[in-house]
Amino acid sequence: MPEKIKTSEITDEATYLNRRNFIKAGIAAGSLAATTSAFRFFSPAGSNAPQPPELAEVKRSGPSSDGLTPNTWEEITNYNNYYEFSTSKSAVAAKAEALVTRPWTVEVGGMVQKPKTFDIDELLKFDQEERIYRFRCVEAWSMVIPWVGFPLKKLIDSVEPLGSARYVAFQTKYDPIRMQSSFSAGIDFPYVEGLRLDEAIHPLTILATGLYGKQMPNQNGAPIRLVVPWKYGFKSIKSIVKIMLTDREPPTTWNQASPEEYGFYSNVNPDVKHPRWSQASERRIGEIGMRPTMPFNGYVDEVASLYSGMDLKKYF
Ligand SMILES: Nc1nc2c(c(=O)[nH]1)N[C@H]1C(S)=C(S)[C@@H](COP(=O)(O)O)O[C@H]1N2
Ligand SMILES: [Mo]
Repeated sequence: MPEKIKTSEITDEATYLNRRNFIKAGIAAGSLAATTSAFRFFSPAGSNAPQPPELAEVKRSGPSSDGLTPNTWEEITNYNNYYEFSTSKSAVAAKAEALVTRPWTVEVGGMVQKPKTFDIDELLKFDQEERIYRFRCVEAWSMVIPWVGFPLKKLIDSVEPLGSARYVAFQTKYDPIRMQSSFSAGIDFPYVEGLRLDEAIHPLTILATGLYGKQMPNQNGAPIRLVVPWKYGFKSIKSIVKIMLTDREPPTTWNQASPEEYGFYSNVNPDVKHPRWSQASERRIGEIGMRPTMPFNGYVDEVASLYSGMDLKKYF
């Protein structure tokens, strides 16, 4: 059952996991404080790096959270793809400290009745909900991430799409002073992505504003990024400034960079290999062996109907 918890009670990831178990066991929160300090003494957090502020109120336990053990805060925030800052996954965190996330607006328009530019602080007031999702990069590694955010559908509904709208286009901020050049990164900026409208309004698709109950770290796409858990990670565009509804399939950065390697759909599919490597298995960060990759990244029951009748080898 969903419940409101003030995330200000959360001090670190160990405490967080500890508390989740208490919640599951149904033990009153009042007994937690004493337990917490002992737990922290024996399991200190791995890093003293400053963490982003906590999100005010988060509703726990969204869909698909059952049985998934999240990766650690350290793993999620130190192994990143964010080409505007670096093409080295371990270098992104430090470089992305330069990202300026206030003031920040997200323009929502195109084929809609009521176009609107939202201030980020307005979006942070949408009901924030935790969703623990598998996340699968096209490079055959994966993580489990406790995102916080809200369904993209909520934002799209609020601007009233025209009946003729079929797709949604997204754009990342490009700040040439603080980000590297397209030439250095090897892909065009601003980074752009797209979804079909039915994919965009699917209940699993969220705009994420944080993780582990805290506001989104810069390296993970502060202050707001898309998360589409049944698609390869590159569809989950970071640091969004523009969302446009359209009647045409929008261009996407990786498809433009290398169309034979990256299609528009990019649904996680163990049967369609990347031209240079297999997609049949993946390494969960923090584990040694490989796991088999699941069709639609494990979300087949929820999303397969979106693609009924489509040849997923052709529309890869
Ligand atoms: N703007 C932008 N968004 C992006 C990327 C990027 O380079 N720039 N990389 C993508 C890729 S390839 C992946 S796997 C995920 C990584 O998200 P994470 O660092 O939060 O795990 O972000 C995606 N979104
Ligand atoms: Mo990726």
